[in-house]
Amino acid sequence: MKKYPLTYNIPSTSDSGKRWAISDLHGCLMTFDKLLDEIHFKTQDQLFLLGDLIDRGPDSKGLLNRIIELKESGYQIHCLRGNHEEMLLDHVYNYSSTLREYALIHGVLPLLDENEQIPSRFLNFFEELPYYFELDNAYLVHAGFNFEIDDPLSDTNAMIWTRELPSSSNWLNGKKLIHGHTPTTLRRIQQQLKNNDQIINIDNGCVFDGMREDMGAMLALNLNDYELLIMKNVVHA
Ligand SMILES: [Mn+2]
Repeated sequence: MKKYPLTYNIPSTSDSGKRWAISDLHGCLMTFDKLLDEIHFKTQDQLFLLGDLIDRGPDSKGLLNRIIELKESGYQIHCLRGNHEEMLLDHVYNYSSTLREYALIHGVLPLLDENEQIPSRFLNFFEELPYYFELDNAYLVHAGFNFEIDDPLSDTNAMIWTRELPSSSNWLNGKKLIHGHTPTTLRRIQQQLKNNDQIINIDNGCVFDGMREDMGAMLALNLNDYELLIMKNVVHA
């Protein structure tokens, strides 16, 4: 089993830079592009993508290419690992002979090259994804932390899979925990923000547009003032 990076340090932003978090993009490239316009994303800003970039939605390959291109042209984008990225890596390492079937089921066939492998451009990107970030005022993670154990940072499986979260934890030492993974109604998310909850889920199930009530938007949370920008899915998944 490969050893994946747990985290890395995020440089502080310049005074004029904003920090945003988006989660569970699931290949919704057009919605992502529109949301970037809406937040007026600039090179002095920092954008944190909290995992599940791929699978289910219309254009996972286009979304990955967009993120990689933006990073290469100097935009500060920091991506985390979601369970969907980790599942794909596990499949590449352990069941490569059925990678085509896996990709078909998950809607990411275009990610494969002519040899039915994941090109190194994408494989390297996935392998380098860390599990969490710690900022001055918040932790960012795909699913959450295991607060049942003494050292939540030792349980990477919980970071990408857990659906069991308390509303607060002393372990966070006053910081917020921003996560996704479990599609949540907009009503509930706005309530968490209004209540100034310590633990905030920003997954409104963008890819489930038209399928689940009060879901179907991609959200950008400003990590300084906790303003929420809401972008309805522009194309059905
Ligand atoms: Mn997930």
